[in-house]
Amino acid sequence: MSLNSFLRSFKLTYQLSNLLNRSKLDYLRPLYKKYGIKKPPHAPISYADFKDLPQDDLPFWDRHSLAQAADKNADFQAFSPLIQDSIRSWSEKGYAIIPGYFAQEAEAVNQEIEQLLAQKKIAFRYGNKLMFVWKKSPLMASLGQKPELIRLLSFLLGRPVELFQSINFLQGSEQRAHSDLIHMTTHPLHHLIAVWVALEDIKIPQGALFYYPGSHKLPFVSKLDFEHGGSAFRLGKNAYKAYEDKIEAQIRAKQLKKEYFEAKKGDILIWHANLLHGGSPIASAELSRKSMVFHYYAKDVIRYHEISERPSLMQ
Ligand SMILES: O=C(O)CCC(=O)C(=O)O
Repeated sequence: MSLNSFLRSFKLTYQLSNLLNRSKLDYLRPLYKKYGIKKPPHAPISYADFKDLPQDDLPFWDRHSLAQAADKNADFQAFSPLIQDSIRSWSEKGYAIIPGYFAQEAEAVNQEIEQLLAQKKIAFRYGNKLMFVWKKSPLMASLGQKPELIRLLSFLLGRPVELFQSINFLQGSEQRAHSDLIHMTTHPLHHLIAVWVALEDIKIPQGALFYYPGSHKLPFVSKLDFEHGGSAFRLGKNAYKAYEDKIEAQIRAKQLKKEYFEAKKGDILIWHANLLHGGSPIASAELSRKSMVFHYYAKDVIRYHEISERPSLMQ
């Protein structure tokens, strides 16, 4: 174990880092007050702190069927016919595919990423991920915050959204199935939404994105549901692997049907916070899978990382 991983296994290390970044946690103060959380914003926080609170404040389209309401909903009717078709089954499927949404912009993003890498302004982390490029690239920031896209995501989530994270990939993630709520947990639950963008044509051998339609309706799997190996002071070493194993067992037990997103350059897939998804194995090391994903939180919700119990820092 490296010194860095060793230090990161102590909750106190995160608390100290949170204290140094305390202004980025101020947004939590009124929310903790609203929900009766008796902790300072720099303290570890996890689903265990919320499990006894009412869990009924889910996004509007989790509580109502968009397909059934669509014909009478003025906001829905204001979208183009293409978008209406794409999102109509949102409540039932937990995802929406919009063909060609970023077809005009995809190549400019590829060039931007190449340039930023050459200039050493961005670097890979966690294996092959380019994290938060939107904070360094006006182009990425403008695509991720395109007003028409923000309007669509806010409609799907039933609250205004704000861009939190972007990840760019040159190759597939090969990430096992998971729900984004384990990485970006909210209270109330489900107040996160993601947009995945194909930046080239992508077939399964390149490590295509996969997902399980309807899996967003399963209960959120928190650290209370698997052996995470942590204690009051330390985080469990293999907590994330234990989580992935738990999800895999759930997929098997429920015989969930897997689908692949074989995308054309510029196609997008929007997923619900709790939709199970991941990256397929890459069939051959030289295959690229240029893509990016934007993650958005709803405004005015508590945000944290369930595995590390760290509240999300917001600018
Ligand atoms: O792009 C992928 O392969 C997976 C991305 C993902 O799982 C995520 O961003 O949550």
